Amino acid sequence: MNHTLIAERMEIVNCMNDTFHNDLKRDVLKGLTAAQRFIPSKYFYDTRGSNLFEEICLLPEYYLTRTELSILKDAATVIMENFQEGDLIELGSGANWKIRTLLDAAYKLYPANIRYVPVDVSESALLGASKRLLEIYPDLKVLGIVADFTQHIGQIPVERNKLFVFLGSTIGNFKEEDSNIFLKNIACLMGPDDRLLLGIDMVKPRKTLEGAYNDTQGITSEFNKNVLSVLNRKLGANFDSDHFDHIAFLNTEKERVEMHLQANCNVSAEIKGLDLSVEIKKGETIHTEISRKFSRESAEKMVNKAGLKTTRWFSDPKGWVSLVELGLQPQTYTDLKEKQEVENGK
Ligand code: AVJ
Repeated sequence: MNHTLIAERMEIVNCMNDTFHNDLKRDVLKGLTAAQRFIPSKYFYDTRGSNLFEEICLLPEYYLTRTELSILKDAATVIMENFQEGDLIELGSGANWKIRTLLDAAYKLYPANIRYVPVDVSESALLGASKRLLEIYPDLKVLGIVADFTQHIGQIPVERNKLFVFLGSTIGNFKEEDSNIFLKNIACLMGPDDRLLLGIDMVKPRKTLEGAYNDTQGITSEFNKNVLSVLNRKLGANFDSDHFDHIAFLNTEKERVEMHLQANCNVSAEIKGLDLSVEIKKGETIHTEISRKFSRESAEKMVNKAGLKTTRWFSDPKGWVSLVELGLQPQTYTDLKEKQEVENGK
């Protein structure tokens, strides 16, 4: 890990250098040799992948980003009341601008003393966004953490008041067990007055959902196929993305959109970095992403199971996207404190 002081008001901690490559090797070996082949969706986000995702956010079919942004704008003042100072921690911050709604609201309310703590796997996205924010907000400090937030949650500082922000329904990319572990890990970092703002995408008609993941400009297809170039570059593989088609569909039973890469011919590929060759038959798929869609009930169930409780629920008029404000259940706090005291030998 290394710390870099970029400017007087900005510090970067990089946790990725040591582990990411080994994780990639392990995950791809497991995924490409499984009966239903898969590649975890976190590997989409190299520089090109992050840029393609930014393009997706602007697509007419991809309602999620603009809807969530409108909810944020409406709710920002209410959310930032009582948050005069502390760490605003954004998990999976990417290059996005959503955080500005909260910062604008805070600085309008008071001369806020806020440190922005973006956590993202993409250093380029994190640096770009942070530098722009420093220019806009002369009082803002930034602590950027280049990290995989499913692994390096322990790198997040906990001393101050905390408002966690996890937007874009990225939680939907986690399987049920993984979202539970993830939310519990955050709960462990929270004090009784800390909050988590969670953006979730709601169940809606098939046409709308499938349209959002099958845009007419083919950007989502490019984004999906880009994961093959990540494997080519980082693991010395020789995938030809023309041999795969992008497919995305709603799995109604599991309430999720699935993205796959489907071989349009028999594919033989070599992954030098893994000493592995794979034969993929025409028609076979590599599963690259799940994107879970929630109802109010399924969302409440998920957060309650992790020891969190809903303090406020914001939504757009159509109920397509929700922004859920969460705090610790009182019992969780007592349990966590007792556990910590035991661990500290008190
Ligand atoms: C930002 C990860 C939540 O699942 O909708 C967009 C990623 N995938 N189009 C999503 C994505 C295809 C997006 N997340």
